[in-house]
Amino acid sequence: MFMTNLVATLALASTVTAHTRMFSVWVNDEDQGDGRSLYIRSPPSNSPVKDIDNAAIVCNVGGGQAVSKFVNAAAGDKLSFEWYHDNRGDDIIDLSHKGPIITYIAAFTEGDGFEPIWSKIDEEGLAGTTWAVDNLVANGGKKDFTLPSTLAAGKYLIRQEIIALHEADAAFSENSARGAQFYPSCVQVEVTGSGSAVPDQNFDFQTGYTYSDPGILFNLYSGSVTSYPIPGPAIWSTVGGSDSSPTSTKAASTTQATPTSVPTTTAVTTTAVATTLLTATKPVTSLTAQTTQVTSQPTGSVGTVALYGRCGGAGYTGATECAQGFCKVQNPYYSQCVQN
Ligand SMILES: [Cu+2]
Repeated sequence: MFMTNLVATLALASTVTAHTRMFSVWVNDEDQGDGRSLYIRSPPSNSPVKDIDNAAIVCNVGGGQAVSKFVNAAAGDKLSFEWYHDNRGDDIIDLSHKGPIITYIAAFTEGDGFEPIWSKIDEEGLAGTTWAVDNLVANGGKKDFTLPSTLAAGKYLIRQEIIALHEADAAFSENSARGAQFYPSCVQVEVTGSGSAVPDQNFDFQTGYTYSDPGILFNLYSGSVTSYPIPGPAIWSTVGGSDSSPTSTKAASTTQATPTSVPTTTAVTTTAVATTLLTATKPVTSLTAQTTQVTSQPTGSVGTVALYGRCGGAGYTGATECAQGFCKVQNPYYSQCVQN
C-alpha cells in the first residue's frame, strides 16, 4: 500500500517537474539577466501548449502582448536562450521530454494570432541517439544559435520552441490527454548591423504545423528511431550570407511562388516579394524601413527545401524545389516535400 502511494506520488511529481520555460538570454556568452516578462513574453506557467489551432502555439499564452525591454545584439552574434523548470540554476527539463528545439524570427509585432511572418533560423533534432533536449540539459539549460550575419537592423521577435515528444505517438486532436507538447517562447530583440536580409519565409504556424505532421505525430518508443523529421520549413536560406546573383533556376522558383506577372529582372522579382511581405504582415514601423532595403537585395527565398520542409501554398514565397522526394500539396495553404 505504501509503495503504491509512493510510486503514484513520484509519477505525479515527475510529470510536474517535467515542464519548462525560458528564463534568460545570453549574448556572446554574456548574461542579460532574468528576462521573464521583461524582454521575454513569459507565459503564466511552465505548462506546454498542445492545441496547434490555438494562437498560443505562436508565442505561448499571453505571448501577443509586448513587454517593456529588448535584448540588444548585433547581426552575427551568438545567442543562448536559457530554460529551467522552476528556478534559475535549478533543474531544466525532464529527460523524458525528448524532442527538437527550433528557432524562428519575425519582424517585431504585437500580434497575437497566426500572422504568416516567421522564418526558421535554427533547428536541432536527433543526431545518432542524442536529442536536442539531451544537449540542452548537458549544456546547463542553454540552447545556442547564431543570428544571421546579414540580418537587417531592427526590432524582432525570436521564437524558440522545445517540442517534447514523449506523448506524441497520439495526436492531441484525437486524444487531448496526449499529443506533442510545445514549449514556445518569444524574445524581443533589437538588432544592429549593416546587413539587409529581411526574414521573408512567411511561415504560418496555423497551416504549417498539423497534427499529422511526421515531426508532430511521432512515436519515440518504436525501438528503431534513427531519424526525426523536424517540423516547419527548411532553414531560411538567407542565413549565412547574401547571394547577389540569383540564377535563372532560382528566379523561376520565386516566379512560381509569386502569383503576379512573370518577373523579367531580378529587381522586379525582389519588388514583388517585398510587396508580398508587406501585404502578409501587419504594418509595423520597423518593417517599413526594412522593406525599403529589401528592394535592393536578393530575396533569400531561393534554394532547395529539405525533406518534410514547406515547398508551396498560398502566401508562400520560399524555395519550391525538394532536395529529395517531391513537393506534395497537402492543402491550398501548405505543400510539403515528402518521399516518393
Ligand atoms: Cu512536461
